[in-house]
Amino acid sequence: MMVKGKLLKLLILGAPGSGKGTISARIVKKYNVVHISSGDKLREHIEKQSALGKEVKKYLNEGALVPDEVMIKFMSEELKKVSNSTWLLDGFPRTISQAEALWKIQPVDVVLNLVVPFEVIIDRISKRWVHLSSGRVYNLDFNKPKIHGKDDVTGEDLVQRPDDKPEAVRKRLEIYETITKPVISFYKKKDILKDFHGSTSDEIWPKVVAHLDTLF
Ligand code: G5P
Ligand code: MG
Repeated sequence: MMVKGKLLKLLILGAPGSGKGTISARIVKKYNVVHISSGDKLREHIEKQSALGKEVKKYLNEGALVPDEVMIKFMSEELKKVSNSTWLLDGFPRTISQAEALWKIQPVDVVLNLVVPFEVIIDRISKRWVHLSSGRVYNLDFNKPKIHGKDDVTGEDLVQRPDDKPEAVRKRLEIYETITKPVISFYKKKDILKDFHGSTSDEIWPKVVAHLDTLF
């Protein structure tokens, strides 16, 4: 989609489990943009046991960050493939070096920052189930699969992410606080970031729509 003769580049930020995947799926449906989730892409590589998949598996399982040089190289290649689309990036950048590298490759126009209390996050992550090959996410309270343990579209098995175990979740939230939060300030200084507060994705969604409707 072109806006004022330009392809918009969007970015969604938020703690692990804040609902980036959930809100992104709604944005894709409503505004027809391309969703690029770094975590989904890495999990696909792990699933197909590619060289990259083997290299990054231990980081994901432990809830640690994949090293910047690996991530920047990988995501630069992925972004080249979609340079002619309006995209929504999710999960990258997660460090200041990644944010600086992305700004050189492709400056983003709009940053959506989801702000959800940590207690809410810990509870919902423990109930998350995912369909690995599509990245579709479910939650046993919030959006249950139609058939228990099966993906709504393909009927294939759903799995729990290894990094959704309590120790890994704690580590991911700690990393978010110390390493990823400065990325918010990076975009605030550029005056392109907007915060969206809420305890549920249904509370956050109309605010995101109100903001995006002014752009699309
Ligand atoms: P990911 O894959 O980027 P995270 O940790 O940033 O992972 P995550 O866990 O995917 O983020 P999310 O996308 O923000 O969370 O949230 P979600 O999946 O939509 O929602 C979480 C759960 O809550 C789901 O079950 C959903 O159904 C439910 N839910 C949503 N809204 C509601 C609600 O209103 N109510 C209720 N009850 N439930 C709700 O990264 C994974 C790993 O990849 C590596 C790292 O190892 C990372 O840990 N990685 C990188 N490493 C370095 N640099 C990078 N740039 C990297 N990118 C990925
Ligand atoms: Mg996600």
